[in-house]
Amino acid sequence: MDWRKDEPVLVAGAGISGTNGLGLILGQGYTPILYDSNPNVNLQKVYDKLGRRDFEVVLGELPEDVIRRVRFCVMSPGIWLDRPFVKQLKAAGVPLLSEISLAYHFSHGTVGVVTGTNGKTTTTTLIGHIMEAVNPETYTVGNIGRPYSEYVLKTNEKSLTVIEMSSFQLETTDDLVPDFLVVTNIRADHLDRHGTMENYVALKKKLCLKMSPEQFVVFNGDDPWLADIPSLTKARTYRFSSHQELEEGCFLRGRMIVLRMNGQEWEICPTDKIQLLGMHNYENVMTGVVTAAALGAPVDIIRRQVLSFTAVAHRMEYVCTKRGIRYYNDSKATNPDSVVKAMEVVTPPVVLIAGGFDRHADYTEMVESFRGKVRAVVVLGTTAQDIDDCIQRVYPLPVTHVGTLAEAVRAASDLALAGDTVLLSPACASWDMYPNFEIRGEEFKRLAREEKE
Ligand code: UMA
Ligand code: ADP
Repeated sequence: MDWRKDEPVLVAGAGISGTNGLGLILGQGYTPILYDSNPNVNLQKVYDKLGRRDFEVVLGELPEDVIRRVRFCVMSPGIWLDRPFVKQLKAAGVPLLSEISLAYHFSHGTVGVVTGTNGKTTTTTLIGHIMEAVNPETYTVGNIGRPYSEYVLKTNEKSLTVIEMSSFQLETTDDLVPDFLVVTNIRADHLDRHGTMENYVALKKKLCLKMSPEQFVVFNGDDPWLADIPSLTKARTYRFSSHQELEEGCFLRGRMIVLRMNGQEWEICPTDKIQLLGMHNYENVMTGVVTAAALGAPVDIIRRQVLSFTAVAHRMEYVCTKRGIRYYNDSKATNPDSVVKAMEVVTPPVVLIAGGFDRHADYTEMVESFRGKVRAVVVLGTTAQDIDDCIQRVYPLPVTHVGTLAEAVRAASDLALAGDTVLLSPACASWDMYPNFEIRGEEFKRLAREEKE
């Protein structure tokens, strides 16, 4: 990469990544050009956020002359690489780099990456929670919703940065060699964009290829997609497992979470002392434990921080109880597998609210998990009919179609009886109706709290 400042740099996308990436390079003396395909982008918001407007902005089509003028392009993760303007940039030889790669260039200290299909945010947050008790200069950034570019200039040689990375961000991240990499698990996800499972899995593993023996990788020892990691990397590898005892790593012995490292063994805590529910969350805890131990955190601190860790918002978050009906917000369940996990921990009977943006997922396994648990389903969004069709085929249940989340909460509350759980666990992204899953979850919580006592 050529980081010279004598030619402009294109920043594609005026969302969280783009505006923060732009702010970073503006401050570093580069000449950025902000580009967004949406001609109606709210530029005033961008100017207000940055507190300046001394940069060029291009909206709509990207002109040829801009492509010819720029040295490299900082890509926002939401931009698909098959977009015509991206193809034009590639054809002109303009290097594409993620906002994560951009920030990494200015980063100091220890840098770790957490990726995988599910559990990234929970695991990133837990690693942060454990490590900040050891190192006050610990930052959790990235796909978690806190852009790396916003925090990177605070880092120094002593700091620890834990970056949650999505497959979208990994696509254009080539020069980042993390000090540690965590891969939580692999399930089919985002295949509309990545095409094949092989492409998707390769993205999740790509950062381990350039790592060296003083670095380490933590991965799910029960996941067949990840079994070849030790043969792909020179880094040390540690596994976690909920199915088998490991020579080295973190695993379950009955209900006890056990850590084995460097020939020593410690009992961390029994699973019923953890304030998170479900085997998937015990796996997230094991991931956090082995990562923190490999980073040198003392076991008594790891234990204390694991015991004080609580659920992250929008992940099986308890909202309120109205007329004996419990409301749970699992808006972050943006794929069918997350709903399966929700079914493992929810108290039945359930009235489920599901549906959203269409990524052509297969709902069969999800509907199988409804058996004996779900009383009725309220569907909304682009995928409403697909989910209904799958329910009628696999495990027929009453399904109510609605147009908005307000109607969904109303309908679910009418269907539920005292003692039931109304659960928003959509199985889909929110983008057909909301800017993101957080806003969808906040609205659900507000609507649930407004239900009659
Ligand atoms: N845009 C274009 N051209 C396009 C597509 C988009 O110009 O072809 C523009 C849009 O008009 C918009 C901007 O790009 O103005 C939006 O950029 P973005 O979609 O990359 O979103 P950001 O606001 O930058 O947020 C991103 C992540 N979003 C996505 O990956 C879609 C956030 O993850 C992340 O928290 C944030 O960067 C900070 O790193 C969200 C997410 O849903 C939570 N992630 C997916 C997931 O977790 O499953 C991957
Ligand atoms: P991500 O950031 O990868 O989307 P989160 O930690 O935000 O993951 O959790 C999102 C949802 O995924 C949760 O509501 C839960 O249903 C499910 N989940 C969390 N951890 C795991 C895991 N280890 N394995 C499978 N599913 C999980």
